[in-house]
Amino acid sequence: MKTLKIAIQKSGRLNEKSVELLKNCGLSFENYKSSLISPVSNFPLEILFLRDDDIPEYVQDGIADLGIVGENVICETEVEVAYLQRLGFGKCTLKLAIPNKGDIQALADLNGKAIATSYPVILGKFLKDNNVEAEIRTISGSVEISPGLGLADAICDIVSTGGTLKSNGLKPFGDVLSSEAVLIGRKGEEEDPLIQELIQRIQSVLRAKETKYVVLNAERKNVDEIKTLLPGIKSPTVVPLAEEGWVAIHTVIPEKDFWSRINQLKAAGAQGIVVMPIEKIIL
Ligand code: PRT
Ligand code: ZN
Repeated sequence: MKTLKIAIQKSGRLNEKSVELLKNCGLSFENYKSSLISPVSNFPLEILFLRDDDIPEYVQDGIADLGIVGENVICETEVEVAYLQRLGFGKCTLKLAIPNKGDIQALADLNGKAIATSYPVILGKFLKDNNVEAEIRTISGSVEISPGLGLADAICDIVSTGGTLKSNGLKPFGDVLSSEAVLIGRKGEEEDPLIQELIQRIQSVLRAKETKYVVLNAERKNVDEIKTLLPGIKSPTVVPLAEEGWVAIHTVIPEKDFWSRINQLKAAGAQGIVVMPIEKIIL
């Protein structure tokens, strides 16, 4: 039987969440930090632990069938791969940033200036699209210190909280690319049954993460109004309680909808509201 290979980051920001996602898909494997490859005992899959920069090319060249990597890395390496699923973690933005004190006001002010980045390909395209002619200085790490050292007038780097920019006297000056971790595969192999099964497992885990199982009690006369406040996957289950005229309502709803509706639910007569996590939702 065919065995798939999935490449994930060996260590770094995406490692833990990638391992957690695969484990939540019911895959059983050892997360040995020292090994490059780990077999999955209950699915025809091997996990390759790699540097994130190598993952897109490994997938493009067929050394791995699948990969989990940030979109920023995929765009920078300019590979031809299929985007199979956005994964909702590793969210960040590649931003331009400039010193707090300086004369740069508009994008056009970057003409003739030097911009330090580890993303020369993405930045080059962005500058071209915006008709800016600036010098790109490619630096592999600690890009944020280059304006302070006089190496560049601006930078283009990954930002998540903005703390690194702040502590280096820099401020964001425009977004170049939004990114999150994605599942990628080889072009043309998207319909492979094993790949499809894995995608479905991942989707069921992601769906469950955003959703809660809610149980609440209410008087039967209030059920219709409460139902309108619970936009679930299907209509809620309503079961009678031992006490005459009372019911329990069970439903599955997006967490974000729940928090905005809790006061309305209470006003409509909902009591004893219990919210529970869901492990998987298979449609
Ligand atoms: O060793 P390997 O090559 O595998 O890892 P790496 O060091 O190249 O990457 P790593 O582990 O730092 O990041 C992996 C991926 O996480 C990136 O490619 C992004 O897709 C994503 N990601 C999410 C981030 C961040 N958030 C992030 N904050 N990658 C980097 N940063 C860095 C950024 O470069 C800057 O130095 O964090 C700093 C900014 O953070 P804030 O919170 O201060 O804004
Ligand atoms: Zn890297």
